[in-house]
Amino acid sequence: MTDSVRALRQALREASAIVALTGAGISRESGIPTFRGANGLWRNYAPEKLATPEAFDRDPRLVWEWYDWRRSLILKAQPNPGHLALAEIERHVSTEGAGKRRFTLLTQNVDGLHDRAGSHNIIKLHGDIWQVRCTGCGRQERNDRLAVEYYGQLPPRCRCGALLRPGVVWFGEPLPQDEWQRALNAAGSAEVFLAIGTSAVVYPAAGLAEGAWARGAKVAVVNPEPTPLDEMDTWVLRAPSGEVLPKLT
Ligand code: BV8
Ligand code: ZN
Repeated sequence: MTDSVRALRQALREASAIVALTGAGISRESGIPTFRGANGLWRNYAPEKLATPEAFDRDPRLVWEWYDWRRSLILKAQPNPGHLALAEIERHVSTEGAGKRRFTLLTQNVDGLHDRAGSHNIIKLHGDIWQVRCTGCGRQERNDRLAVEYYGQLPPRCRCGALLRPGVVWFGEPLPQDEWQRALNAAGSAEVFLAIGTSAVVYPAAGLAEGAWARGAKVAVVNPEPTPLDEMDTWVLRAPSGEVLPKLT
């Protein structure tokens, strides 16, 4: 075990407030392509071009085919040791701390793998691929099947006649107010902030690490590649999250 892993493991045992921010990289070892990594493209479209209100307005069927492709990958995927390790760290903190210690999981991912891994205190910053919302009456519902099977057609329509859209935050859309406020509070009082599997280029989520660091938190980055967060870090663990996170439990 490297010195950084040993030191971070010790810091996690002592900290009263721990925040983990995860990105697409933590789901990579479950077989889900990352947003900006290799083979993240689908029919040669870059995700940033499809995850926008403009793309949905222009071609709702194409955007829904992309989301159903991602739903099909996630349905075949299992949480990996990285997801499971974060759920275990949360259990340690909540049982040992007798209420005085807190672990908050902030995720940019919409795949639901943290829920399936057993994490509880999850703040979904960019929504949930299994949620849909009506663009007309605002009705929301959850279903964990392919939309084309569940609704029988793409794009799916609400009984009010309007289009249903994925319950995720697209580029150019604001993050859900309540989740964002809770994430700011958690990051603002974190003693240890873990940035796991994120390229830290999407704002405002990427700014949470800087905010925590500015308030004196120790920042640990878990990523096989360099990220813009590296210069502020106390620890950089240059490894896949599925390998290194289990060593922290
Ligand atoms: C907002 C949900 C304001 C959908 C996502 C110009 C025009 C318009 C907007 C902007 C602009 N310039 C800046 C902006 C703001 C924009 C932004 O930041 N753009 C970036 C690209 C420059 N942000 C927004 O638009 C946000 N909203 O600003 O609203 C506003 C305010 C009020 C009123 C109106 C508007 C909304 C951003 C949310 C977009 N939605 N997802 C969906 O999933 O379909 S973002 C998308 O990117 C995913 O959520 C993804 O998680 C997220 C971040 O990417 P990462 O998770 O970091 O993934 P990535 O592929 O980049 O990196 C993976 C990393 O993992 C890599 O570093 C890799 O090395 C590493 N890795 C690989 N394998 C492993 C690993 N790590 C560990 N282990 C491994 N095994
Ligand atoms: Zn409706």
